Amino acid sequence: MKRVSKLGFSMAIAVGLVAASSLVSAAPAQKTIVEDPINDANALNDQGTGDGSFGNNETPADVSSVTDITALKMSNDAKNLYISIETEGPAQGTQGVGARVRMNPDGPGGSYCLVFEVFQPGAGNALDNTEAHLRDTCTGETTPVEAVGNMFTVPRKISKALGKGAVLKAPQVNTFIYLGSSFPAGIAAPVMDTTTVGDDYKMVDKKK
Ligand SMILES: [Ca+2]
Ligand SMILES: [Ca+2]
Ligand SMILES: [Ca+2]
Repeated sequence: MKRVSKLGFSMAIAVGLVAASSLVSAAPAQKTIVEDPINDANALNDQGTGDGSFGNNETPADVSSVTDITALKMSNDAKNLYISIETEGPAQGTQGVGARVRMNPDGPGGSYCLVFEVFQPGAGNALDNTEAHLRDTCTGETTPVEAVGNMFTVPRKISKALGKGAVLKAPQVNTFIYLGSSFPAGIAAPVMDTTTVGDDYKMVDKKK
């Protein structure tokens, strides 16, 4: 019996890997939206409540790689929006962590309509797998989406804000420690690294 379950487990991993590589290869070449220095994942920031103007604080140097943001990259095709949050180390380390991209500011003090969040399993939380969603704070809807590591594949049909010719305004990235169980029960704090606000991203759509 043990053997069978072991085989089942490794087959699940193999299928997962194939799914991951096909997702990544399906994405069009990505545009760099924000760059961020390394060695500033030290939680010396606005704790995610602001607009990124707190800046990058590289002293004291951090000990984190999985939460140390280096870049935000995006691309899209007719079907999906692809968002990659790149970090110094792989998204899934030993510590339970997460990352979010916020877009379309809706007011002062870090209020954004579109919040893409990904949560990685690890020490301090009870997740079995990577979990991700789009939380639309303006409509109040939260929709699960696929993520492999910190790369989201977001079906554009889930939100009007991702429609044809849409402009995604003022994207900004945070990373955080993620404790507890699945959203919204878990605790996303402290915020380890933040970025400045990036350029607007205009969806690439063919004209009729
Ligand atoms: Ca680092
Ligand atoms: Ca930073
Ligand atoms: Ca960084």
